[in-house]
Order: sequence, then C-alpha cells, then structure tokens
Amino acid sequence: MEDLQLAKLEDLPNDYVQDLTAHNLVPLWPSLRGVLPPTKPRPLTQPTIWSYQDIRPLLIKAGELTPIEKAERRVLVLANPGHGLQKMQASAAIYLGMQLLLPGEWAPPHRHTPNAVRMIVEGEGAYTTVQGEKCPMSRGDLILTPTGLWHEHGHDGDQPVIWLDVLDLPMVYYMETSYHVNGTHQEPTAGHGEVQYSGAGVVPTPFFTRSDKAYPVLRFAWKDVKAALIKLSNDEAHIECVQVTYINALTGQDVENILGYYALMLRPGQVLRLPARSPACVFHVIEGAGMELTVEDKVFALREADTACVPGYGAVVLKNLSADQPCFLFMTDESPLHRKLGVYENWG
Ligand code: GTQ
Repeated sequence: MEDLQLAKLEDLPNDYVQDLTAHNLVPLWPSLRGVLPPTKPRPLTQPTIWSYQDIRPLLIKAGELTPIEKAERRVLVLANPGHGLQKMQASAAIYLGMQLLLPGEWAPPHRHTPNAVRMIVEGEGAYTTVQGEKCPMSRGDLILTPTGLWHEHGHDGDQPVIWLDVLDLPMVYYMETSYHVNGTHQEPTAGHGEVQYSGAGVVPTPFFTRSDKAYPVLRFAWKDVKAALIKLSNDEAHIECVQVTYINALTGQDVENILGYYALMLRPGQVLRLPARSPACVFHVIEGAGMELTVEDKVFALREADTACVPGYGAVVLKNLSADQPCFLFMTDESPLHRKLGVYENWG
C-alpha cells in the first residue's frame, strides 16, 4: 500500500508549535517518514574509498607536524562524507583510522570502553602490549584490544610503522558509554594466546589453565590466516566464498562483541557477488595485484593497502583483476551488532 502524505510542521499554527516546544514536546507525524522510511532504510553511509597512496604522505607529514606527545595517538581518521567528516564515522557503527608510529616513539597506556583492532599495513619492529601480552606487528597481522583491556604501542624498529585501527567507537559513543582511563607502563608478562590456542579444534583445557581471560587470543598472524585461506581454497575447490572469521577460541563467537572481522581470498580472476545484507562493511586489501569493488552504481578500483566502506542493504561485487594471483582482503562488518539487536537481514 502507498504511504499517505502526512501533514508538515508548517501546517500547524506557530503559537501551538511554540507551546509544544516550551513543554519539551514534538509532534511525530511531520517526522514519521524520516525515522521510519518506506520499504528500506536510507543509510547516511556512502560507498567511499580511501587510497593508501593518498593517505600515506599526509600521515608521514602528520609525523613531522605533531609530536607523539602532543597527539597520544597519531591518527588520520577515514571519515565517511555521508555522515559529515567531523563525526569521524566510516559507517553507523564503524570507526577507521590510519595510525603512524615512528621509530622510538611510544603511545602511552590506556584502556577504553570501545573495542578496537589493528590491521598492520606497513613496517616492522612495532608492537602493542595488550594486558601484559606483547604483540609484535607485521603486515597483515590482526591485533585485538577488546573493551576494557590496557594497551600501549611501542616501536623498536627503524622505519615508520602504519596500521589501520578499527573501533566500534561511533556505536559506543552514541550509547553515551565512551570513555578512557590512562594507565602506567606495563612490562610484558603474560604468555602468548596465539601460541597456546594454535591447534585448530583443540584448546588448553580450561580446568587446568583456569584462565579467566575473556579474550584468549589477542594476535592473529597474517601468515597463519593466509595459510588457512589457501588450505580452505585448495580443499574446497568448489566453494565460492573463501572466507574465514576471526573467532574467540573459547566461545566460538565473533572475536569482539560489536563488529565482525574476516579475511577473504579471491581466486585469480574470480568475480564474487556478496548478498545485500543489513550491516555496513569495510574492505581492506592485504595482498593482491588489484581488485574492483562494485556497489550500487559505483565501481572502485582498490590496490594493496586501500580501504573502502559500503553501506548495508546493497549487493557488492568483488573482482580480482589479476588472472594469475590471488587477492587477499581484510573485512569488517556490523553483523555481530545487528544479530544481537535482532535487526540482521540478508536480502540475497
Ligand atoms: O591506538 O588506542 O584510532 O584509543 C582511536 C582511539 C586508536 C589507540 C584510535 C584509540 C586508539
């Protein structure tokens, strides 16, 4: 059934509207179609690409302009113009930032309510210490800093290190639950979850380790994730979507509570159509000779280290432009949030 045209605010007498305002009241009907649009949502999130070639020199320049002590975290935020750049949102729930740490620099310890991950883009020798566990950074590695865990970044190497930060900051901020606490330097103490939980299907018996850690693994080395994708592709030659999910080895659930993290392999020349689903999604090229991302009527070309964001409810087509090399992507989406809230939809 067609929606009826509803009355506008201007259809009401001025003094009546003023009376409402004076009592903190608002008529629903002029705004009803805005908050409940017909048939499908109207995401503010626009399909957007950030090319690493554009970001890198500007980030290096930030390293010259702003000392780490004056930045704490030296980050250029990948802001979606559909939300307004000042909102610092890639989508409704996703924040993306490109962070630079120069040799010898130190980003001091803190913890905060938003969950974060880092996807390492460039450089060697830096590390994040998360709750006493030292996590070295190499290209393609994923390091978790879940809600409430202490973390600090250091750099013993001799070249700049750059990584992509993904946080659920917009969501946590919207809920009025975002805050941070500063801490003191942590000497690395704990073992390495990625070593203890490295056997797929077996985990240290919880009774004996008596681990009360909610997050058993904090670092996922790219070499292991890449090997898992290649094995999956070889063993399941017929499956179309060669994708793995970063999960919590103790719960089998997504590795963090609000955003989902995945790695995907496009076979040489592969064209992969992803269904239209409610969550917005981010794509970042870890390795490959180039790919094409089509969403709605937009086509983006992505090279290594490029990042793109697409709104929910639109079908996405990924195409590996190389005929002889696979292309590897890191992906983030809002699926865990949508599923928990009961609004997750797959429109096929
Ligand atoms: O490295 O702890 O991009 O606290 C934004 C907030 C990075 C971090 C960001 C943060 C961090």
